[in-house]
Amino acid sequence: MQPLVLYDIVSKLPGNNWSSNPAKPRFVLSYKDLPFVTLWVEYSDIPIAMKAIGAKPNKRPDGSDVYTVPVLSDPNTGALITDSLEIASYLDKTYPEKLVLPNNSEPLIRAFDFAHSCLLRPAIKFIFARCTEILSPASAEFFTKARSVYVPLPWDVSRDADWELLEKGYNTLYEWYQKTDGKWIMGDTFSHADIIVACDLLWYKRVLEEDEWARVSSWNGGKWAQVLADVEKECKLA
Ligand SMILES: N[C@@H](CCC(=O)N[C@@H](CS)C(=O)NCC(=O)O)C(=O)O
Repeated sequence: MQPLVLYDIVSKLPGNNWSSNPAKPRFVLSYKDLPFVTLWVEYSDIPIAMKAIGAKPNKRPDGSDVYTVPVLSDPNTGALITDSLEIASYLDKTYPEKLVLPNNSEPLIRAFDFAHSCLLRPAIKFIFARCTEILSPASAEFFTKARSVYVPLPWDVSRDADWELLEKGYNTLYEWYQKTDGKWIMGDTFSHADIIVACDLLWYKRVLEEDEWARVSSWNGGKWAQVLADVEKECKLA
């Protein structure tokens, strides 16, 4: 089997990885024991690089086209897939030995993805601000322009209020977890919903200062550091 190719975003951090969306297919590929290589793209080069390989654009909320990463290329089938959820769906259909969207859960996991993002997006201005510090100047500028479409500027003016909002969001997520018997969102069944939660946590861990990550980790009895550790272990990334 030829290794699959995952397009991810380069950064100044050791080991590069930082962004939650490309982290999701990395977790899925590793969970499924599929061989893959990562190609690192500058944030500011995403449109040029993705157009060059013939990737399909994604859609902004207003319906306009935008080239995004992650993109997955599978030389074994010739498939070229844009979007983390489409990639998960493709990988489950093509390599069904271990599923991340089990028991026909894809519609509900798509709804969970949307709900999870709505829950946390209002609080992530200061995390976006921090992202600009780990990117090259050209990419930081591009990132600011691209992301301010979704989260209007300025990003670094209400840290205390944003921290409060983030904690409130995680309190709600904690309540959701309390409704299941196992350690995963779907009880004893591991799924892409857990990967979605973990990859946002990984994003904070990578881009925030150590004491800031310690603050997130301390909420809800240490739940979030535990979820990240559990998902990393399940996906053999720990
Ligand atoms: N729903 C998409 C979102 C992908 C996305 O927004 N990717 C960002 C990087 S994390 C991107 O490529 N943005 C480029 C832009 O907004 O111009 C997914 O899950 O793959």
